[in-house]
Amino acid sequence: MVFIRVKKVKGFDYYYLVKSQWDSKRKVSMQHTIKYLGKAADVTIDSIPIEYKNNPRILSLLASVTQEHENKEVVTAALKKRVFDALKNGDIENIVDVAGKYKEQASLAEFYDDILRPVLYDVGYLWQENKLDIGMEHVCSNTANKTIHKITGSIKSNDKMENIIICTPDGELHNIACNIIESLLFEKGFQVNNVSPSIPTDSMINYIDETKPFMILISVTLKDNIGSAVRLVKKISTIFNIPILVGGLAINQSSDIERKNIEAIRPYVRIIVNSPLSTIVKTIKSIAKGNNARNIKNFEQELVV
Ligand code: B12
Repeated sequence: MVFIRVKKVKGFDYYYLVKSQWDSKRKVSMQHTIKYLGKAADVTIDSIPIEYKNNPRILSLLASVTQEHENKEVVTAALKKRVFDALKNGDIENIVDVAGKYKEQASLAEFYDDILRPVLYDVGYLWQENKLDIGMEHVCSNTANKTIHKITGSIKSNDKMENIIICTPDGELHNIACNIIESLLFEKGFQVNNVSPSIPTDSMINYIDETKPFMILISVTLKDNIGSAVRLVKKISTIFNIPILVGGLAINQSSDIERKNIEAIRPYVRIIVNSPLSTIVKTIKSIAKGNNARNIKNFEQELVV
């Protein structure tokens, strides 16, 4: 008999295609994994090997997963609309409420990844298309930052882990991502010095010297600021032997050559492309465990997605 076995890990369901066979000698039923199917929400009929695609037991389970998936999409769309309206109205409490419910049922990282970030991308798109006034765009981004500060302020973190600097290069005024990453790292017990937005590179060097972080995160949003980010990385890495991670919209949209040029500056400089926040936090925790610049090489697989 073939069926799908569900394993729960940290609140998420993972599926395995399993065959159960009667062992007549031992008089027990033995289960053999045919295939690990992955996270339940991502499993589709294409994940199933061809010989089991018509198995009624499997089809019925997949139908229920699809239904669950569709329900999730409807709920996510409604929450995005609610958050978009609340951003426009400066209704911080409403967004904090959505974030709180998300945190209970999933995680804070997923609230940022599934709701707040896409809504802000929509804000940018509407502004670009002249469908949202610049004043309203400012209200939305100010409300977003106030909301994130409120969420971060409510997090109780007792751990005293390593100290991380998060910053933007000189000229970069976008810092919502820095505030989001700060809140998640704070939740995990790191001490975060958020220096964003834009400060002159020399001031940054003085600040690093004073605070001695174990890692520096640089967020770049504007394509025009990639050059400024490269100058910052070069300056930091000629003076300090500290892991540097570079990410952000401009990095997500950069070419392979631009990415390679940044990573070529020093072995402990890495870029992160289009990575979910949970993976970013996991990567930072892994580097913190190793806690030295050389170890960053070992995390290549997790860093470059
Ligand atoms: C809010 C906003 C503003 C606000 C910023 C306020 C603030 N305090 O941040 C204000 C109004 C000031 C602003 C100004 C401008 N903006 Co603006 N802005 C936006 C908007 C709508 C949202 C940005 C945002 O917060 N996104 C949400 C965050 C969470 O997403 P994210 O940055 O991608 O971050 C995620 C990942 O990339 C990653 N990540 C980010 N950083 C890092 C770092 C590390 C180390 C790692 C691992 C990961 C990581 O994790 C995050 C979470 O998933 C975007 C639209 C968009 N598509 O993003 C336009 C946008 C970024 N802006 C744009 C432009 C053009 C401008 C201006 C030049 C407009 C003008 N003519 O004045 C100025 C430039 C100001 C400057 N010098 O920096 C363009 C940029 C185009 C480009 N690619 O170069 C965009 C894309 C709008 C558009 N559709 O054209 N902006």
